[in-house]
Parts: sequence; structure tokens; C-alpha cells
Amino acid sequence: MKMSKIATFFYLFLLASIANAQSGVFDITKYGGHADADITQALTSAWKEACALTTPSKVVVPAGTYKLNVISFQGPCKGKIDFQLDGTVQAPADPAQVKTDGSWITFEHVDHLTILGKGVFDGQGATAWNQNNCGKNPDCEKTAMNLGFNFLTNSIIRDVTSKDSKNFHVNVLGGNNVTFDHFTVSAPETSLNTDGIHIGRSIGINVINTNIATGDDCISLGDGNKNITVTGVTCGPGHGISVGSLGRYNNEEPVEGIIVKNCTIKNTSNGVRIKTWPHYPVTGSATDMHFEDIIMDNVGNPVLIDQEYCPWNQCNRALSSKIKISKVSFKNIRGTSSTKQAVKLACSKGIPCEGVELADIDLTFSGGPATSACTNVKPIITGKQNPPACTAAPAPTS
Ligand SMILES: *[C@@H]1O[C@H](CO)[C@@H](O)[C@H](O)[C@H]1NC(C)=O
Ligand SMILES: *[C@@H]1O[C@H](CO)[C@@H](O)[C@H](O)[C@H]1NC(C)=O
Ligand SMILES: *[C@@H]1O[C@H](CO)[C@@H](O)[C@H](O)[C@H]1NC(C)=O
Ligand SMILES: CC(=O)N[C@H]1CO[C@H](CO)[C@@H](O)[C@@H]1O
Repeated sequence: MKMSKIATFFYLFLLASIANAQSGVFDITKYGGHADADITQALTSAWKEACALTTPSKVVVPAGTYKLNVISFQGPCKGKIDFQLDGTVQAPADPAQVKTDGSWITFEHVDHLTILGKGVFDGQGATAWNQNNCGKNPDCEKTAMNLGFNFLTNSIIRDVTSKDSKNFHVNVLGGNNVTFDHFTVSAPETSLNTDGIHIGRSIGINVINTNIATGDDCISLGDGNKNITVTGVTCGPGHGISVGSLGRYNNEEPVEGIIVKNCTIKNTSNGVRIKTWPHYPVTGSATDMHFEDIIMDNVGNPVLIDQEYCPWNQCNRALSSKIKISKVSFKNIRGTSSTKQAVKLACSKGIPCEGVELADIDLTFSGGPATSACTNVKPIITGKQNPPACTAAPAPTS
């Protein structure tokens, strides 16, 4: 390019920036982004300018398919900010090209962020799942999660889709008042470690009217969560909706106030469960957790408290869990179990569960009568109980 052309280019760029700032709309095509190209740089520039605006702003990725490498959208921003994704952004398929030990896309320290649009965050995870050996090797190479939402406040994630993440789809850390509404997670049943939405150390997180199909937990709630609501969620395939696992690491914070209501769980290996590790000398607590109006359709272990959670036999189940579980209710849970043991409450021998309630359970098993087993817990039982509550010997959970 000649000097004058370069000057013209930057002049136009400057005009575009001024126009964007006036309208509040920062379309990546105005920053050199175009379909089938890598838009990492364009998106970074658009975000920086939008974030600096004191009036409401909107970053727009229009319809089309784009390449995107590791990117981090940092706040705090000066005003409310929308991120509208109407296109599909694709991560590099080769895990080695996504250089991060966190997420492919991170939003951090943003207040009043709204992510919206009919677009797709496509992690192109198939290669990573094929290389995944974490089941055998605990020190396995970590691959990128699709979306990291760190320390967001008063924010909404609406309509967009997370597809085929290499690792967890969404990781919410340190959030306060964040809502997922009509969000979609989509990955095959065979994809390893692809939890849908993992929430940790957050307050006031709502997941509503959301559809999650994946290869691991649809929603997992880690330590330090308070006031979490999950309603109108459809889960499956996947491993169900879970609290935990807890009790694996030091300095875990208590879990308090979880509501899972009006959800449908379909063709999953577990339904609603609370899982804590035995063996580790890690103390902690989880309380005030309620599971209500849940339909189970061909679900393994539909109702499960598992305080002997020890995948791949990495620990000694004889050393009981030190996590105290209390004030838990399972109410109006109906449908079909794919395992004979439909209800299993396996609490810690050292610290039994307290204040557990089973009300209106109606779960059938196609291979004969379903069973229900309880250890180290005396639940309050009301309403219909099919299977009859706590009459079976506990069976090992796969
Ligand atoms: C939570 O965030 C939403 C979305 O920004 C906002 O409308 C609402 O007022 C916030 N709630 C509180 C209690 O701040
Ligand atoms: C729980 O969070 C919601 C927002 O998600 C908020 O409206 C409500 O006040 C919170 N309740 C408590 C007890 O903190
Ligand atoms: C229950 O969840 C479904 C989505 O599965 C939703 O359409 C419906 O509005 C929810 N009902 C209530 C009462 O929240
Ligand atoms: C966990 C589970 O039940 N998975 C089943 C989901 O449905 C497909 C197709 O019907 C089965 O092949 C899976 O085994």
C-alpha cells in the first residue's frame, strides 16, 4: 500500500469509530472482520471501544461463520454493554492451537453485560475428546472450556448456543445476579468432560428455560454457591444435574440455597444428585437444596445422594466423607428409571445427612420393581412412594 492509501484507510477507520461511538453499535465488520476470516483482532478492537463508552453500547457479530482464537473481554466497562452474536464463531479444532489453561472465550469483571442473539459458540471439540485420557491420567493435558464468565454481575446470557466444547461448555466463577435464559448447550453423549454449565462461588445465578445436551453433567454446582435457581431446564443426554462434587480440595466454601424445579431429564446416566468425595480430610457443608417437579425419562439413578463419589476408584470409600449435608428435599419426581435402584441416599457414616425429605416419588423401572435405599439418613417421607422409600439394600452406583 502507498502512504496515501494507508492514510485513507486509517481515516476511514477513524470515521467508522466515531460513527460507532455515536450510535453505540460496534459491528466487527467495521473493524475489518469478515466471514470465514479470523476475527480475533476485530472483536478485540470493537470490545475495547464499546467498553469505553459511558452510554449503552453493543458489539455485534452478524450472521456468517467466523474463526476466532483465544479472546478475553475484560471489564469493568463504563456503561451497560451488549454482545450480540448472530453468526457462528469457531475455535481452532486442534487443541494445541488454543493456548490457554482457562477458556477459549472469557468475559471478566463486567457489570450489566447482556449476551444475546441466535449465534453459536462452536468449540469444535471432537479432536480434543478423541485425545482425552483424563479417565486414566489425573494429570492429563487440560483443554479449553468454551466460555468463562468470571466475576460478572447483573448480567444475562440469552438465546445463544454453546456447541461442542473441548472441555466444560460454561464456567461461571464469582458471579452475582447472572441469568441464563433460553440458552442452549449442544454436544454428543460421547463427548468427555463437556459439562454444560458449571457454577462455582457465585450468588444469585438463575438458569431458566435452557436446553442442555452433552456428555457430562448438564449443570454442576460447585462449592461456595448461594441462591441458585434452575427452572424449566431440559437435560439429556448427559449426566444429569448435580451439586458437587464437593470434598476433594481444601478451602472449599459452603453451598447454601439451591432450587431445581420444573425440569425434564431424559436419557441420562444420573438424574438429580449431590456428590461428595470420601477419603479426603476436607470438611464442608451443603444445605437448603430442593429438587421439585422433575420428570425423569429413562434416567439412571434418578434420585441420588452419593457421599461415596469416587470415580475411577481413585480413593478409599471406607474413609467417610466429611461434608455435612442437610435440609434437602426431593418432591414430585416422576417417570422412568433405567437402573433398578431409582432412589439412593448414601450419606456419610461419620456425618449422617439431616433433614432430608422424600415426597411424592413415582419412578418405575422396566426390568421389574424399582428399589430405594438409604444409609446414614432417616428421611421424612410423605405422599406417594414408588418405589417404597428406603426398603432396599444400597447397590453400588456406577
Ligand atoms: C439483576 O440483573 C438484572 C439484569 O441486569 C437487573 O435487571 C436486576 O435489577 C438485577 N437485580 C438486582 C437485585 O440487582
Ligand atoms: C436470590 O437471587 C435473586 C436474583 O437472582 C434475587 O432476586 C433474590 O433477592 C436473591 N435472594 C436472596 C435470599 O439472596
Ligand atoms: C416449565 O418448564 C417448561 C420448559 O421445559 C416451560 O415451558 C414452562 O413454562 C415451565 N413452567 C413453569 C410453571 O415454570
Ligand atoms: C444414558 C443412556 O440411557 N443413554 C442412551 C440414550 O439413548 C441412546 C439411543 O436410544 C442409547 O444408545 C443410550 O445408551
